[in-house]
Amino acid sequence: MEKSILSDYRELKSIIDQAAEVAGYIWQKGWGERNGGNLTVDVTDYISTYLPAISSPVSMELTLPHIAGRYFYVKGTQKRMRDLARVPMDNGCIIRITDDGAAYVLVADKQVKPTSELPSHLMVQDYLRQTGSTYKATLHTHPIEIVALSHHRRMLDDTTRPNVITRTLWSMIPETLAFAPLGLGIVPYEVPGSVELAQATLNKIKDYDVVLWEKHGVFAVGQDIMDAFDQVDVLNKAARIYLDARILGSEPEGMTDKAMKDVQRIFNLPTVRNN
Ligand code: 2HA
Ligand code: ZN
Repeated sequence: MEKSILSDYRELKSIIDQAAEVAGYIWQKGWGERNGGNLTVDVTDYISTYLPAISSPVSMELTLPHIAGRYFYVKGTQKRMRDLARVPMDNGCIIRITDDGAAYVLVADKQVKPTSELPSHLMVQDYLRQTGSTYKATLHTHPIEIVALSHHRRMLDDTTRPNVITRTLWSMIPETLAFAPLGLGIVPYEVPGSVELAQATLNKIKDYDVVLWEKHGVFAVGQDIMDAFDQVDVLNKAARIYLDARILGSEPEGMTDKAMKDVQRIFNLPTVRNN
C-alpha cells in the first residue's frame, strides 16, 4: 500500500478522521446522494514542514490573499461522501494556495481534483482568515427537509430579522435557538459551483453560521467540521419537526415570541457573529 501523508502527521490524521466521520453521518442522513456535498478544512496548523507540490498550479480565477500559502483538506470533485467516510485520502486531497493567492497546487496524497464548489469554500475561508476568525471548516450539504422548505416562497422572505424560515425553525424546539442562535441566512438560487454563488454566500456568511442555498442545500461554517455539521443537523431537525407537524393539515403552533425571548435571555445567546 502507498504511504499516506497521514502516517507522518498524527494530529492531521485526527482532523481528517473527523471529516470522514462527518461524511459518514451525511451519507446516513440521506444528505449526500452520489457526489452531493463537499467540505473544506484549514489544516495549516497541523503541517509543520513545507510540502512540495505534486501537481502544477491550477488558477482559481480569483485572488485570495488571506489564505496564500495555507493548506486545506478538500473533498474531491465527483467523489462520494460515503467513500470519503471509508478512505478520506482517496476521495479528498490536500492543497496549498500559492504565495500569490491566485492558484492552488496538490500536495497530498493523490491526483484528486478538488470539489466543484471550491470558489465558495475558499472565498469564505479567505474571509475567515481576514477577520481573524477561529473557524476552520466549511461544509456544503443537501439536508432534505431544509431544501424542501426552500421550495415555498413564503419561507424565502428575508425582509425581517429573524427571517421567516429562521423564526419558523427556532419556534419548533428550544434547542434550535440555543444551538443555532444566528439562524439560517438565505442565498437566492444561483448556478452550483459558480463564482456568483460563492459571492452571494460570502455576503450572507458574514451574519450567519449557516446559509440556505435556495432549492439546493446549505453552506455552513464552524470551529471544525463537526461543529459545522451539528449546526446544520440542529436546523434540519427543526425543519423535519415542522414538516411532520404540518402533515396534520394546519400550520403548527410554534413556540411563542416570549418563550423564544426567554431562551435567548436565559442562555445569553449571541445575536451577531462574534467568531
Ligand atoms: O459536490 O453538491 O453543489 C456536488 C455538489 C455541488
Ligand atoms: Zn450541492
